[in-house]
This record gives sequence, C-alpha cells and structure tokens, in this order.
Amino acid sequence: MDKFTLNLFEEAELIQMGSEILCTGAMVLRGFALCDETAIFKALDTITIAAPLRYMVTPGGFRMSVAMTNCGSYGWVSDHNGYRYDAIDPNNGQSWPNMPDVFLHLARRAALCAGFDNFIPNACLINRYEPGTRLSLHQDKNECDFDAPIVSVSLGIPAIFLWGGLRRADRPIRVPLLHGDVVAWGGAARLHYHGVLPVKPGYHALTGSCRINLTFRKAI
Ligand code: MD3
Ligand code: FE
Repeated sequence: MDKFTLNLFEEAELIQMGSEILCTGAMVLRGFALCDETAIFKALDTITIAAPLRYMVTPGGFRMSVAMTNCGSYGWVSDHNGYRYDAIDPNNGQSWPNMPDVFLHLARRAALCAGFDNFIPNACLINRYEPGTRLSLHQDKNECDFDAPIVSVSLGIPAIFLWGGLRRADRPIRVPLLHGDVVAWGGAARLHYHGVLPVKPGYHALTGSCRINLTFRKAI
C-alpha cells in the first residue's frame, strides 16, 4: 500500500468532513484552515505592511492581474528577465517577511494529512484575486525539488479551480474552493496543469471583495 492510499477508516473520516482525493497525490481538506483564520489574517496584515501586494510583470511585458507578495526565505518574482525565486523583495531590496509560525504549522499539518511527511516550506506565495481575475492553465516548475509537495490555502470569496493533467491538452475538471479549504499536491500530481477561472464578484467578512490564496513551497 503506497503512502497515498488511505485505509477505510481514514477515508470515511475525510468523506465525513467533505474532503476528497482529486487524484493520486492531490487531496482537498475542506475547512482545514478555519480554526486558524484569525491568526492567519493578523499575520497577513503584518506581512503586507512590510511587503505590499503588487502586480508583477511577465517576461513578455504584461502586468499580471493577480496581485502578489511573499513571505518566507524565498519569494516568487516575475519581471522582464523571467520567473524565479529570490531571497530579496525587488520593491525594497530587503528580505521577505518571515513565515509566521501559524502558516508553517498549518502547511505542515495539511501536508501530513495528505501523506507527505516532514514538509519544510521555505516560500509562501500570497495571491490576491479581485473579481474577474483569473489564472490561466500552467505548471509550477520554478521549484528545484519536485519531490516536495505544494500546499494551497483558499481564503475569502470562492473560486473555481481548474485541475488538469500532465499535458496542457488534458481537459481540466472544476473544483470549487471555498474560504478555509486547503489542498495538498505532490507526487504524481505535482506537475499537473492547473488554473483558476475568473473569480465571480462576492463578499467575505475577512477579505471584502477578494479571494486570497496562499501556496507553500519548497522553492530552493
Ligand atoms: C497543483 N495558484 O500560485 S492554488 C500558483 O488559487 C497557483 O492562487 C492558484 O496556481 C491559486 O501557482 C492555485 C492550487 C495549486 C497550487 C500549486 C500547484 C495547485 C497546484 C502545484 C502543482 C499542482
Ligand atoms: Fe500554480
């Protein structure tokens, strides 16, 4: 039995909670972040004061519609030179804000629940979607170690996540992600194409009209 195979009791427990396995190595943990929401938003305030959300520019010269910032030892950045992880925030020449303990612990617990032992993320990318914002189908390939999973935390207004296959042409399934949902992706699922449909207008008490997504990665 591989590490992704749950026994009947474990599976029953997850179904009970509304969680599901999207495919080998990709597990949705419904509401997993809800217990920590207050601490998460407090930490987000501190992070975005030091490293404000900003619209990065693609190598092709287009302004991205998702606003981004980072915390942790490394941050994902994009500019006319390309995409990369960098220890320095290009906006201020300083290190990115520290990854708060509540973030690190949440990511590690979620990874463990999904069968990934001892996940040590050193980067947390923070994405903000305003209504109408989408993220086109892509693979996450800037990280050095594809054996490490990625953990994603959805906050605020809902979005429809697109979950494709290993080839761009594989037709994606649609997975609604709500406030507090956490997904862990690794193993065979790590290099699947994925994206986000244009976010519908909405309101959430903690984010206003936006959706926020945190992704925890072992960048380097
Ligand atoms: C599956 N973010 O930042 S999170 C990204 O909702 C990104 O902001 C989306 O895709 C968002 O790169 C989706 C879910 C996600 C993140 C990383 C993955 C799914 C993934 C990496 C590999 C496979
Ligand atoms: Fe991605």
